[in-house]
Amino acid sequence: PDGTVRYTTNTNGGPMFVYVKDGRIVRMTPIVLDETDAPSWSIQARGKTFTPWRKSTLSPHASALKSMVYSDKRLLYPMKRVDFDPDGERNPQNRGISGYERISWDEALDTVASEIKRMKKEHGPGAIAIPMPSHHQWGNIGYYLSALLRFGNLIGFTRVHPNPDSWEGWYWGAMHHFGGSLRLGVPSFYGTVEDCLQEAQQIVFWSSDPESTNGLYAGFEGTQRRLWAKELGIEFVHIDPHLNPTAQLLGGKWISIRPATDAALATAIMHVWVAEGLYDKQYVADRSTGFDEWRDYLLGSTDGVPKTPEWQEGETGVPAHVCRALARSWGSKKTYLSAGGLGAGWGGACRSATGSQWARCMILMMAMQGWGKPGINFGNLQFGAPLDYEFYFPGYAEGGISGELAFTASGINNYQRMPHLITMNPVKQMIPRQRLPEAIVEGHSKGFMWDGSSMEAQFAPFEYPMPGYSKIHMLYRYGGSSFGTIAKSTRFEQSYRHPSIEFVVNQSIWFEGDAKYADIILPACTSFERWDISEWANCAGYIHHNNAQLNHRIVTLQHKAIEPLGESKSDYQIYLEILHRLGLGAMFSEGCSELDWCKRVFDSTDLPKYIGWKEFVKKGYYVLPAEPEKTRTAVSMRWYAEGRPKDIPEPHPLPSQFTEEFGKGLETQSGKLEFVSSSLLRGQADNPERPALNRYIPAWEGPHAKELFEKYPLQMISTHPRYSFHTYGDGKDSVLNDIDDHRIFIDGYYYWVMKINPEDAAKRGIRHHQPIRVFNDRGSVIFVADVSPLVGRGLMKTFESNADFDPVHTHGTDGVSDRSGCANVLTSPRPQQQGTEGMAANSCLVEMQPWTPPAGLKS
Ligand code: MGD
Ligand code: MGD
Ligand code: 4MO
Repeated sequence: PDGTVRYTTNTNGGPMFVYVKDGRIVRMTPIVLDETDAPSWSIQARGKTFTPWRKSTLSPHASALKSMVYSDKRLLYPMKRVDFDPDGERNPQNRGISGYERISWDEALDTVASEIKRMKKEHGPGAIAIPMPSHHQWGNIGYYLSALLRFGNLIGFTRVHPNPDSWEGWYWGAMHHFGGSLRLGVPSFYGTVEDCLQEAQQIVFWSSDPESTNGLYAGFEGTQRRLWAKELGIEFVHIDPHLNPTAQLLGGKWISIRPATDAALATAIMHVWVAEGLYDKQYVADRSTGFDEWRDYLLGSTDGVPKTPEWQEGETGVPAHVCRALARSWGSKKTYLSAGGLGAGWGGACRSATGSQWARCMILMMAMQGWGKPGINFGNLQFGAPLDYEFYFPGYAEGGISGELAFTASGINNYQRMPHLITMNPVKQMIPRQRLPEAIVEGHSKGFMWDGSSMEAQFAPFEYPMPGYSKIHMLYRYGGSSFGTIAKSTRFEQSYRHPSIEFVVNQSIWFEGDAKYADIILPACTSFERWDISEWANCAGYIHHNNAQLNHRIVTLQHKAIEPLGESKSDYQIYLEILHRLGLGAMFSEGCSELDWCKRVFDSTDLPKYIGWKEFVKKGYYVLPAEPEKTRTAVSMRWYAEGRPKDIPEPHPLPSQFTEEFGKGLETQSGKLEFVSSSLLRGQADNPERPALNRYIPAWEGPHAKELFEKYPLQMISTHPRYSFHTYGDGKDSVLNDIDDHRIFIDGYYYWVMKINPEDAAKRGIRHHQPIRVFNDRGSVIFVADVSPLVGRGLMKTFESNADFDPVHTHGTDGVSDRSGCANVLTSPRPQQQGTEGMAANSCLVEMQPWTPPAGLKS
């Protein structure tokens, strides 16, 4: 009645209602389901019936979106660096230093279009690189794997190839013991909510904090189910250097461990299992290969070192009796292993110097305990709810409107259900994302593939430059997150200023991070200011059935709730206007507006069987009915444990990857769980950092790096930010800044938080909530100290992924630090194992001291 209109949207942290009055967003709330929406499922376990909340749940970063839309860091007009003249002096050395002036859209777009043409004419194919981030605002049309790839393919670009940042140790390590390449080496999860609640006696959380990371994109959907487990008396163990929020909420036993030493603890647990006969001998005999060699390693028959609980104590800091007690409890109870926040994969431990060793151990442990038998599986109730998995709606990595068949999963369903113009990038040259600065500054770089279609693609290196192509001379940077999210990120300053880079354009929503290093800035709008369509948490193509984390599958039309602020435009519109200048506009749009594309996507899905377009547009969302109780999806790996053909709804291994008969056995060469990996033997048998038989090799950056450890005796871990979604949600005047666990406001500046142990603080005269300078040979960063017993002695914990980069003079005559809290200034860009592109930025060595802002430092 007061003129407020309710719209719907979808975000990285859940779907929402958006209330708009007089053209302004006034409120956002979770979607509360009503009687017109499909009924929810229920699960019977141990005499109780559990049914989920009838609403969507929201992550903190989703709740902060209104403040981000109206942030005063929004880029509202096209801008040009004041000392950049495309026809004269370009002054690349001043990128990040000189200021900006407002220009018209015509001037901005004409400059970008003419630079694209000039690159092709003067340098040839390959001269333009498009560095993209790993995430985006939600929505299948606007997603970077959709509109941006379509644009990129139409201009031709050198791909900055991502490393599997979320998966690392699983992709480069775990996969080689069981296959699962299309999940990049993480286990699958079907049916595990019901199985865990009905059968499991214990859950071991290992590098796993789902209450902070919400699995991925899933709001607080898993929280309620974990509370059911508590209600049922299922026991919990948490192995983490940090007494993390999941451990705080659920309780149980916290085992504090030194970062990047987990493989030693895991190995010693397996030693106890062998020594005391606490493993599933029949399963090992029937379902695995190579166990004798593994047993000999555990017992020390091959190297003279029995891997006992006493042996691991010096490495991990976990007392031998605690290790032994855990081994006995695990070996005698039906245990779910929650490895990483997904439960079935990830975890900061997989992004450390020993990440592969740890993830490999996780698979070997489950192989010894009878993986797939009732109550024995991967999971933490985050994944595997009884939903309808037959209904088709595309996930964002199915490529949306890209027409790109090689680097998205478009070819599987999307392209055939929604025929659209195919696009192809004729530039085959690629640069590994972690090595972009070296490619620019040193002129060459080498990396290894991330390609989930096989276990073998990762062994062959690729190099930049590629014969025949131009080196890169123009960066079309999308977003601004490199400083916060890529190891040793000060490398980017140098590369942005390199004279070989003649032109940098940045297309961003906010003035932060990389955006400050551009020559021309194109202001994009938020997803509230344009149309899109999507399903909650569906990133199929990356993670098949990622929506299995939800209590209800919900598809939304993302209404254009407000007009774009200032002169900002949707990314789609920006590409269209550039491509018009190259004669490619119609080829890009196929004559469609963004809303037209939403309709095309709608028509390509199973939605029209249930709801008409007009009704969907009006209502804004549709809830899918759950799976009927009688025909629920089978439990992952149950088929394998019982020696039956595979019976879960994931389309892999690929038909050719079964070694015996379609549907039988695993993707490994033997078709079984392999204690000695045959793919590693074939792929890199001579690589000392990747032995086919897993073994504990101490971290190259840790207590074993003697000289470094004397100089920098503190181990810092950088976990995923609980409140923001990487850089998305941090800085930019977001309300998250006002959460003391995220940033702390002191004398006009919002400092990033570092958790430190009380003894370490006292030794250095550091007080609670005092600014500190944390440093090593790579750089120096200002944080504020959170003095807390939640981290052990010698350990420090911060979040990775702050949004900004703010280098200022902080100490001595020319000491510079990043004042905004980029933990990644301090982390190592070395691959976790030679011969891989796995990043190891999760832990590094540092020292710290109290810090007082020098007089005259502006806030
Ligand atoms: P994001 O913040 O997701 O981080 O690293 P990134 O992918 O680099 O970056 C998204 C960027 O895209 C932001 O700049 C955002 O503003 C921009 N953007 C989003 N939507 C839009 C849009 O609609 N239009 C435009 N124009 N721009 C948009 C994530 C990466 O970080 C990941 S996934 C992992 S797993 C790693 N984790 C990790 C760690 O554990 N420790 C350490 N030390 N480092 C890590 N880095 C990695
Ligand atoms: P992390 O925070 O890196 O998250 O999900 P995860 O990889 O599971 O690690 C989880 C836990 O591992 C932390 O509690 C940390 O203390 C612990 N840990 C760190 N190092 C070690 C170690 O050496 N040993 C042991 N035992 N534990 C260790 C990441 C996932 O989260 C990803 S990949 C993305 S892209 C999303 N990012 C994200 C976000 O940025 N913000 C929010 N709010 N949610 C997110 N969800 C997703
Ligand atoms: Mo990730």
